[in-house]
Amino acid sequence: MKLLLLLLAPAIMFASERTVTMKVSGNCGSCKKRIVKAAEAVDGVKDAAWDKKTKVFTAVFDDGKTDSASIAAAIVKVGHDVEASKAPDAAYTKLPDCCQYRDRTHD
Ligand SMILES: [Cu+2]
Repeated sequence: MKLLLLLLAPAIMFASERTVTMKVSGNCGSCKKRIVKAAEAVDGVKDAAWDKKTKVFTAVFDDGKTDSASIAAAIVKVGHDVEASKAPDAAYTKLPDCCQYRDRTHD
């Protein structure tokens, strides 16, 4: 019985954990920090990552606390376009020069 509980415990603990993947626009390492920071500031987000080469963003979150739309909204708010919506110009123009991904891109 004890063994059974040990086997079941992880499944119960992580039952509401989900992963979201989406494209997020950005250029450089500062973009990465900004995107990850914005996502991780959302309550319920456990882990976030962004690849500057592929522009692929992934996050692990507790779906009892948040959802992918809220995470996307947090990223858009700091100036980065996501697959489903564009960042407001007011947020975009506040980005440092090197991060202005709509006007220039660099590797
Ligand atoms: Cu940048």
